[in-house]
Amino acid sequence: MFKKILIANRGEIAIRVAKACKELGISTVGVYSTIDKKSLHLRFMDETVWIGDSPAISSYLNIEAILEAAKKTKAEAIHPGYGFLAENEKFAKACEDAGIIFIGPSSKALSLVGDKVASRNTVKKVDVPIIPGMHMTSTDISLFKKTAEKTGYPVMIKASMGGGGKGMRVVHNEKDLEKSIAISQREALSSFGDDSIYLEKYIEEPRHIEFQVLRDNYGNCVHLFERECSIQRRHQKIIEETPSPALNDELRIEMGEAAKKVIEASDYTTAGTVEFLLDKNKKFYFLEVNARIQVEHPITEMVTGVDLVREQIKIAACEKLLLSQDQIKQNGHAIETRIYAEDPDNNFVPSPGKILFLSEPKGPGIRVDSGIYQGCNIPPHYDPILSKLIVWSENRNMSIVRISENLKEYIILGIKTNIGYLKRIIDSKNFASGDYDTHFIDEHEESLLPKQEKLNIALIAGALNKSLGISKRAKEYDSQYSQMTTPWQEIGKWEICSLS
Ligand code: MV4
Repeated sequence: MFKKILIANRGEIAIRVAKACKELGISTVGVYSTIDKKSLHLRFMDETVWIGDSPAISSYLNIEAILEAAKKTKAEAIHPGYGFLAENEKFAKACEDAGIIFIGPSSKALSLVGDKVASRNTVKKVDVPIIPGMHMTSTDISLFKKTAEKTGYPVMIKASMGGGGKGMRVVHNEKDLEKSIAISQREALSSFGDDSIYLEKYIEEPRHIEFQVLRDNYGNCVHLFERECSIQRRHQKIIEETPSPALNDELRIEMGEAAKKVIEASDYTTAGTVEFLLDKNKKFYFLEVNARIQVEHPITEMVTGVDLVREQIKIAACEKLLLSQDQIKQNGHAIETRIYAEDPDNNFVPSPGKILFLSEPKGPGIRVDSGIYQGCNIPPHYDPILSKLIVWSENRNMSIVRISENLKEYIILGIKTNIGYLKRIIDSKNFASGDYDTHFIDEHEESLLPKQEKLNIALIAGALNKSLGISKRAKEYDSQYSQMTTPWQEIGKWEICSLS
């Protein structure tokens, strides 16, 4: 097992990985950019190294600086977390060349799964259903036309080196095809430095369901069931749950076996996620492989009891996977909501700034993977994820109640967050019914926007109380104030007209 791991990330995932390392007796090296000097994740590290200026390109995306930090601290392995360099084939290769273990798939496997067309061809060979369409990229318009005629419109043009929804374009008829191809090529070149594009049948109203897989260096491979990820806004997942309300046991077993075949065919090791689309007729199609520990991994951990980050590290250290498929069971129901520093009132623009007051929910079946503390500054340079609220209960309805109640308990003041928006989704009839697909957010945009809710004076008073020390003065005048409950424990008795 490794003696020391460098965690090349920040925020909640860096803390999550550090905790797994600590439990394995592994020393940790944290890295930080200039603006992250006082970031919470550093408090969980045994050593810390400055890797560059605040912009990600100078720090968390700086391959040389991160490798230099690993060499300087004698870290034997690097955990990339998610985002940044987590799926960067050049980084994985640079680690291999430097004799430092990259905790993830090999650079070869990374390159294969990163090429969407190559991935499709690999998967087709093992009889896993793929979306009907082209089996190679092309610039030949007639091939696009012929394929579209064969699959039927609407079709979707995709960038082979794309992912996460970038470089995708739906085409409804032949007259728009040529123009759409040209636009997609330009977008692919500018976004991914590679203009390779291809065409598939457009799967209308799909659900986005992914399967977690673990595979070691000895061919042992298990899946850890599905995560329903259809609640997305502009290709950003915001709510995930497991089990999926759309799967029955038969389909679950079939998709789980298909996911394992994809990972084995790709000669992929450590932790990986196989994404599928599920259409209205319950037919599933392979979409792509995510070669990282995912943001939403905690819901799988809550229902299976398996520590995915620990297993990922053990596999990277060439340990044998001790889990067998029949040992892995789904128990209960978990839901995750991603807490973002963004303003739903203002088209979800990022909302950096100082957290004046923070109160995180606690209690039975509650997990908060958090990267923030009261008084910390949320910088504008990185993805605005602050934390994840995850709940577990014995069934879906109880998990919905639990996460709804605990979103109310989640107080972050000083910046805007999407907490209210998340609660409106969770409390909606369509979410409760479980009958939703990837169009949910678009279809419910109006009803999900905030009403002109009255701001609650208790929260503002609480924030001022905490941040300006008003309570000290209260104590000077009348010690009874300091005995009072905190304002938001009086929540509901306080109202204020809207400030707008
Ligand atoms: C599709 C699709 C429908 N038909 N491909 C989204 C990003 C990447 N994971 C691939 N994605 C999709 N590919 C075909 N042929 C639907 C999605 C999709 C999606 C598309 C638009 C808006 C939101 C979406 C959420 C999940 C999946």
